[in-house]
Amino acid sequence: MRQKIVAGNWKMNKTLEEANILASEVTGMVADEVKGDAKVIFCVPFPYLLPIKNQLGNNTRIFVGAQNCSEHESGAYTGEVSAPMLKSMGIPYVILGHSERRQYFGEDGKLLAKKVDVALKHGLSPIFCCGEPLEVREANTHEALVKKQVEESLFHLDADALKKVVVAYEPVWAIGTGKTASAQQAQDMHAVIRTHLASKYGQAVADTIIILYGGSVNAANAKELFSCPDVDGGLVGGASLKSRDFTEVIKGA
Ligand code: G2H
Repeated sequence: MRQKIVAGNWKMNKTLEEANILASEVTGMVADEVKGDAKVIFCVPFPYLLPIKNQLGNNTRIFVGAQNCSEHESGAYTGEVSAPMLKSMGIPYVILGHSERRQYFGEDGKLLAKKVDVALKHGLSPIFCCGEPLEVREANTHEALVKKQVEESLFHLDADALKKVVVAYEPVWAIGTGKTASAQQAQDMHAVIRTHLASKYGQAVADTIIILYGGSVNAANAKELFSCPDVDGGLVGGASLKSRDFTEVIKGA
């Protein structure tokens, strides 16, 4: 059985005060209402990592994650944040290759392979995002593109390193659009990703890899999506910004 994970991607939202309130409300609701053993991750803006981590204290089911890190370990890279910095703050997860980073910051598969390496080198678990834009889905080449994204950034890893990676499939046409992939579409692509991982690493390794679905996950659709055999939870944007909504999503896992 793979661990279920529900990660909230707060993106560039919330003041510090609002962030503290959101984290504290979700923490309370999870403790009071959530029965399952899904792991929860708050992927927060860099400046909030430590305050939220400190607020969580030794909570055993809720963790913090960053939304990006540099491919460099240190040096003259103004404005960047490195994997060793995240490690030094005790941050266990980092999202890498979110489609917004690919689209607005020109991140490609080769660069992401370097980021994956530096994150793993410093003991962080990457939440590696992949997913196709609308025109690729419409051209029916989405499976080939997602397989290529996975190959470019992960296939150089050995099996032990790969096992530390969480994969997140996020079809770009479903991100922040309110348009969710159907449970069947999500399951189909997750199975394609797992089969592709199995072709390189063997089925036993592929079966251990956690694959999250992202793209307009909300309280109404989470349960159906997370019930698919190859969907191990979600990477949640908009619905992670409201404590009640996010708690309901977590309950779906
Ligand atoms: C996809 C997702 C979170 P949303 O980007 O990574 O955002 O749930 O708002 O579509």
